Amino acid sequence: MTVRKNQATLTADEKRRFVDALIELKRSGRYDTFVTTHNEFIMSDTDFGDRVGHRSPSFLPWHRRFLLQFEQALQSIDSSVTLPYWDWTADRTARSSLWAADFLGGTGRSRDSRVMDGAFAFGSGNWPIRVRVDGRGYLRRSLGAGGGLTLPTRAEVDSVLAMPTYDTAPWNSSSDGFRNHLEGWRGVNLHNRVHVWVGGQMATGVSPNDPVFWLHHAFVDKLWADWQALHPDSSYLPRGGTRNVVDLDDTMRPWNDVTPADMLDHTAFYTFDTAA
Ligand SMILES: [Cu+2]
Repeated sequence: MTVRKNQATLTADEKRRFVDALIELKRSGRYDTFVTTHNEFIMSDTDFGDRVGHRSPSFLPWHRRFLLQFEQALQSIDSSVTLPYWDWTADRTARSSLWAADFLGGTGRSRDSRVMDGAFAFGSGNWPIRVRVDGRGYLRRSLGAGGGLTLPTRAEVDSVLAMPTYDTAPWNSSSDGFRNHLEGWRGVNLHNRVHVWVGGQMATGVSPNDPVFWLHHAFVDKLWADWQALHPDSSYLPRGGTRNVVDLDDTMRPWNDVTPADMLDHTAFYTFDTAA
């Protein structure tokens, strides 16, 4: 059974296996197909048109399915590997062990934001950035460099978890409700702000070029599970007949064989190290 763990609790061996599986996925070319898919959805999801991966109710089930597919790819290389999550309310500085050279490596150098240490540094030769929106073929970060930008606090997360309604019309980046506040287009801004705090590729449509993408989204996914536990009488909305939006029982691109309803119960696929 797959148990997703807080990244701060991983053993040295678990970190090494996770990093090695990422590098093998990259070497084989499979990793970059995930970057391409994410970028295609970022480019096509629009507030008043068809929207599936982002700025819509299916943001959460779409990313749950995307992460599952990625985790299964890692497990095809090393069956002991699972996706860790990054609780950015707790591990909230560039000095966190997450950013050490034995795990994801640190922030970029000031001149060009190039990451200089760890397995994903350009100099390691393991991590060429091929799916890109500019000419730079090296991983970049500028952790917390956006003047005064800080990661969300636990109190901010709790204020969003307290929202009882999953999502509201017009089902986009202007919606009220839990989904859009977690995604971050409205209110205290959780998920979007973390992408910006990391900087570099993480602040672009090709954000899965940085392996922290998976740890960030695994925590966003856990927050959905935590919200479900807090609001057992609330569920995914909308339930049917909504133009341009994935209703509860509609299939989601690019898979076309999975619905939000199929994704509601994460325990069918994995559990977390703490009770959700
Ligand atoms: Cu994201």
